[in-house]
Amino acid sequence: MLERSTIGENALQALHDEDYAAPFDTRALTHKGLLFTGGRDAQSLDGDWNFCVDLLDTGLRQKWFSMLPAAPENRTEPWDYDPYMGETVAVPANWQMLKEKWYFYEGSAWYTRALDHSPRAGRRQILRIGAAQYDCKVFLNGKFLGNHLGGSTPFCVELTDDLQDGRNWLMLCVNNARTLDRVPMRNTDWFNYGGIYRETQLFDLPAAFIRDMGLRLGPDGASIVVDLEIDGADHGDVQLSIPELGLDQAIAVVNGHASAVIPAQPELWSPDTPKLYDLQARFGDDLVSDRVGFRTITRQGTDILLNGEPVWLRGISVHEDDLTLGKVTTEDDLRARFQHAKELGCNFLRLAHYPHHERAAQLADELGFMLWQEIPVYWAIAFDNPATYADAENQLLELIRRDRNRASVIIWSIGNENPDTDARLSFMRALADAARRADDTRLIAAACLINHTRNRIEDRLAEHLDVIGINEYYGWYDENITDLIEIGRNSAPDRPVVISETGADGAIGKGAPETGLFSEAYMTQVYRQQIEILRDLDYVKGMSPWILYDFRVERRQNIFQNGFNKKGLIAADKRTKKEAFGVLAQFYHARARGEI
Ligand code: GCB
Repeated sequence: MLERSTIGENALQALHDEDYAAPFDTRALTHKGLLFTGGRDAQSLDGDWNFCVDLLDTGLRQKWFSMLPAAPENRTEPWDYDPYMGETVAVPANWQMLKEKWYFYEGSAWYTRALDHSPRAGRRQILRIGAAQYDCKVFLNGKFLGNHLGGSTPFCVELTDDLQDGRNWLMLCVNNARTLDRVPMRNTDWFNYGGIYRETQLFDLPAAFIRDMGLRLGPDGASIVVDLEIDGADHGDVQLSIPELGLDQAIAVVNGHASAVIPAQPELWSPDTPKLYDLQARFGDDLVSDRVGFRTITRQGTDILLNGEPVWLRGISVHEDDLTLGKVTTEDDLRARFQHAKELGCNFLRLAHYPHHERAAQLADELGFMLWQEIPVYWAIAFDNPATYADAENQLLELIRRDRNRASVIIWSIGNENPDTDARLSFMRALADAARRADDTRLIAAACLINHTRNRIEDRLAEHLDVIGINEYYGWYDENITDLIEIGRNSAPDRPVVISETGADGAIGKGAPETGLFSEAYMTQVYRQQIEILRDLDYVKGMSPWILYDFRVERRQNIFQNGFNKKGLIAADKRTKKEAFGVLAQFYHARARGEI
């Protein structure tokens, strides 16, 4: 009975084989395949997809992806799921936000949809998934095309050779299990959302196209440096134009690559004058565009220099989290976030603890905010596992490739609060090197911890960083605020320090305490004391307190938290400001006016 077809033949093996997932873990979808999407038309694949959670991985074991669509009456053997019919969910979405019974679901889930296609000679089709948390395996018409690791970066897969004339079936298996080898690993202080939660698109391209394009201001400030990667042709010319600079230039492609240093003196981008230039690049029938700002960001001693001038980063940390949407980001939500940051007097945001939606950096470019962007090398990672390193490095390179044309991004951060061990040092030093190889025009940082035994800023990683991020919670986890004064005195870092986190939980509303831990009054006091101490430390060149909004997280379950981290300056409704918002705003506005 179990052996009526190839699927049937697999049935016994499916029950007993614990290596069932190995063939689907090629990790073939990496930063190398990312497509430059600026200005391109795409078919949106968002909307309803057939959906099924699959706790036991029955779909991989039984190969659900290889079942052909057939009406139930035409089936000749028993089956456990109908990929082609049944329940649907919206994409993008996190399944936790769709049904209460999926709230804590962690494991595999299947997404299936039809794709109708009429082939045209000489065209190529590339699928792009904006983000899927965490492992995403891609199948087309029953064939496995590769998987991607990493929950917050985009990935692409070429479908050209596997698309049939007429109806096709695309199936994605997305798995958000927390495992020891992932980045992040099992334990985090943010919610483990699952699913395809950013846009899905299909690009129809000519046989030869621009795979990647990077632009930046040359180190002399009097040129623009361009790098291009062409797919499908070794030679030819890319025509690059920046009309506002009177620039229209052919760049020769050699072995699929093109690069040029073009004399130009663009007006420089800064938060006060966020000047952007429209540009286009054409290769044969392929045309892409972008809006790019040009600036330099460097460090000198303990200073951070923007366009050669010292800046002080008036920042705030922010998660990608929403009461009703989870990690799904909307334009309105992003604009409201920047509006709140403006009210606070910020010129800087820390996008913690993983790559946020790419629209965030585009808007920061337009609105004039500097950004710290980060990969989730968070707390204890398997620092001695080469596969974990490869995953972390790939997430970093995907982020850099996605956002390297964004002037707003001034810092790539390679980790958060990782213990100072030998394994961590070599892991993160390699990440810092990889970031610099991919992009030597930005500062590299990590959020480090204070050395509590010596009460000073001291971390062996610091010499490999441009900016030392420090997460410190004096007045909260470390109850004695005066220790911070001593640490300030004991430390003499040779490079800029940014206080990447500080803060305290402040519950508001019904049942909130009036005084003491978790009260709004206590939180306000911590902010006042922190500002008082930090403002006088001359090597501190900015701060991004924790955090703009209260956010959902499984591990915060006391009666004031109820599943939320309450360190937001604004409650989870993204409307109700706490008193500390005003305290920080007062400090930042005074600094912006040069009074401090
Ligand atoms: C930290 C972590 C952050 C937490 C925060 C907290 O140091 O970096 O992810 O959410 O503290 O609230 O404890």
